[in-house]
Amino acid sequence: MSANENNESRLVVVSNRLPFTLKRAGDGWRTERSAGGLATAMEPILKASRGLWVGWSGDSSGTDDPKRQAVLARWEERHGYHSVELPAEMARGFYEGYSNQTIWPLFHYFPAILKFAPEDWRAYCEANLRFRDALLKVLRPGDLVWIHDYQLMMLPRFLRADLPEARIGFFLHIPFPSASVFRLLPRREELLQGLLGADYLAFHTYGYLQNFRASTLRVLGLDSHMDRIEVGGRTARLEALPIGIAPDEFTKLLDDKETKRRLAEMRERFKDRHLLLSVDRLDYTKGIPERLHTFRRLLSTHPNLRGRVVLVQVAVPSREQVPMYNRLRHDVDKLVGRINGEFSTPDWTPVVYIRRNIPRPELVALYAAADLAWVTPLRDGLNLVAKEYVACQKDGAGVLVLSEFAGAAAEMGEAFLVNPYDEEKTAETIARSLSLPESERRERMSALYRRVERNNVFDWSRRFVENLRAAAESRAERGGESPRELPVEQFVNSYREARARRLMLDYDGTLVAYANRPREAVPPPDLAPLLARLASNPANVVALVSGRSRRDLEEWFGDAEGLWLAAEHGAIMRSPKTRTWELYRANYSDSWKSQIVPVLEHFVNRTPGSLIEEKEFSLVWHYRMSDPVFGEWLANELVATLEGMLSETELRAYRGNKTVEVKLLWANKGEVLARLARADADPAFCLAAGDDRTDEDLFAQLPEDAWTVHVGTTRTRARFFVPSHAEMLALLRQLADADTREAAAASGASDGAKI
Ligand code: GDG
Repeated sequence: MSANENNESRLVVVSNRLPFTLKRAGDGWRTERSAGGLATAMEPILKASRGLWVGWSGDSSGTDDPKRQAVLARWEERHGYHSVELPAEMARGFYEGYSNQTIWPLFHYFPAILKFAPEDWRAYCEANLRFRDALLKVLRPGDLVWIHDYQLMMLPRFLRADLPEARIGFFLHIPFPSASVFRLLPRREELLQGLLGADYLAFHTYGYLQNFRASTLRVLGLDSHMDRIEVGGRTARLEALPIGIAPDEFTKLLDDKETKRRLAEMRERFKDRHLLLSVDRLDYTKGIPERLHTFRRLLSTHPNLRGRVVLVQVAVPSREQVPMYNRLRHDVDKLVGRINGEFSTPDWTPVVYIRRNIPRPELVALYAAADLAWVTPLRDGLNLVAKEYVACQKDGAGVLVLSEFAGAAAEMGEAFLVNPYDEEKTAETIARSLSLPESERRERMSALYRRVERNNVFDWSRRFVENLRAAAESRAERGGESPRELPVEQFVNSYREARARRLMLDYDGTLVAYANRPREAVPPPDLAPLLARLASNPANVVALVSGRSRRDLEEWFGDAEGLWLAAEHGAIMRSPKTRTWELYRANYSDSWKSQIVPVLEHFVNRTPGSLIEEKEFSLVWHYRMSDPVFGEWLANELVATLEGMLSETELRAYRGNKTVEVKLLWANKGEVLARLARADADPAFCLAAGDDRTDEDLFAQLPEDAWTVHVGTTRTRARFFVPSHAEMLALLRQLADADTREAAAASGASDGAKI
């Protein structure tokens, strides 16, 4: 992109919901402000930039109503808000389904209430594609695309596939769970690959970032560093960047007339009483019932506090279409009733429960009046309420009681940190903090205030944008090295147009998934017929180029007519005509194995779950079933040990996919190409597909215009990549179908000619 285009670069924010929600009003439409942390955080930033916002209006009905279109057009014109249309059924599966009943509970460590329906997953992908389409319409070169949150985790990859040069950043507002919890997620691989389409990924805390890295390692087998991860030749930058608030928006309101009036009223009403305040979306992650139980315990165990404390709980209704939220609403209603019934006196009600959205001035007055903010989610990405309270206590002596499991705890050390599941200790902390000397409360609060002021939302967004820009620029500088996602249509067209084609396909990881033991990775029943179908076209030369033994290939593909088989990385090959195996080198002896086997056995003994595979021309140490971190460490050690032993021989140790293989220098996949070239002239269409380091030898020897395709997202010299073997198989099916259609058309044409 030229410097000029850079100057033009705009910020394009993408989130599930726009800051406005569209609501029906009689036979017309009404614009409402959307609730929640994201809109609160991002609005001031976009106001200050010339950017756009792409998101859903929250409405899926009446899409052909001209009045509705007029409202949306006004949003676009006046505010730069571009609405994405989602049909009702898609919106349900996407939002209420996979986003809020699968990802949300799991990422907040509630696996027991996770629900998964495959059709919701499909709706999630379709909705993410709709967002991509909306972006494709508005994006200009050089724009910085900032995607927000868990509803749009597939979007980075979808967008990258269409716009390889796009500058894409992603921020996750919710926790990223530990790898052992993340593993439970149906479609976990796809989701990680979706995210990895970004140039820059940021999380609220280092803990989340580390969890993400552990998940990419344990689920995708990808190594990473603290600040980056290599994906398909690109680097995605990683960072911990906790969101902030716009403190001035709160402090200014403290001087507002309406706020002052409300504050005076509250002070009068609660004089001689401690006001404890909680503000949450009505969500099970926020720990509202647990807090009420704790409050009950506090009143039971500290009778002196009866009549002297009031808990004001503001709970904004949210996601009311999801059944779990309805249940929660009833539980909270019941608990509030129970506590008030049990403890109230004619002039004191212990819990004031406000189940609706209150205006900002009223909220600020509450924050300013409260002696203590009780912020105890069971899990929370960050929690803005904690920061907002601190902003409103600028000159105050309020106490912040904060859950250890809110992301905000990582940077708000002066708060009283509690475990919300421990009612007894939390109640004690509350009682103790209320009786602290004012000087200590002030000291803690002013330290918190300084940090909230410094790490504000403007600083957060400036850093995000700067880091995204830098990450995208360093990708652009590395430019040609990066493979892009295979453009399927162009690929299939190029195949159809070519009169002579060569297809060289690796097996494990390319056409089938890896299994724990090599013998378990058997081909699906339709694979050999598919390859035979492709090979039956006289225009095609199709070769299976694998590290497998000839025994395996013979057993699984021996009957597939017309197929070349190259076993053990090309040490031996079988031509479809002669159907006999030819050794690449004469006078081969495997006497070397007796020296290597004891070394490998030593590693098997040290590494539970690892095993040795013996082939005719090589020995392989497999550690797929071992702990990935321990396995990698030992694999490095094994290679170092073997390098010393093998330096004077024609053998080398190679790292494969969860393997270390000792094989002959001359047995490599690049040599297979030379053999095929001797049999046929160079074709117009050449495909080489593979997933591990041994396939790189082949990619290296192919001409510039060959279709070199890496399967997976690790580093490669291939020009293109596809995310997994499933996509690779689908592509081969498309090629075979193209052949069938062409043959049918040709026979139709000749039949016609006969008539
Ligand atoms: C997600 C993550 C992360 C609440 N009630 C009223 C009201 N609010 C405002 C608060 C605050 C926002 O809503 C809630 O933000 P949180 O951060 O507490 O929670 P989520 O909505 O779950 O947000 C969260 C956040 O994204 C940002 O990254 O911190 O962890 O879950 O701003 O003030 N505002 C008004 N009336 C109310 O009654 N006016």
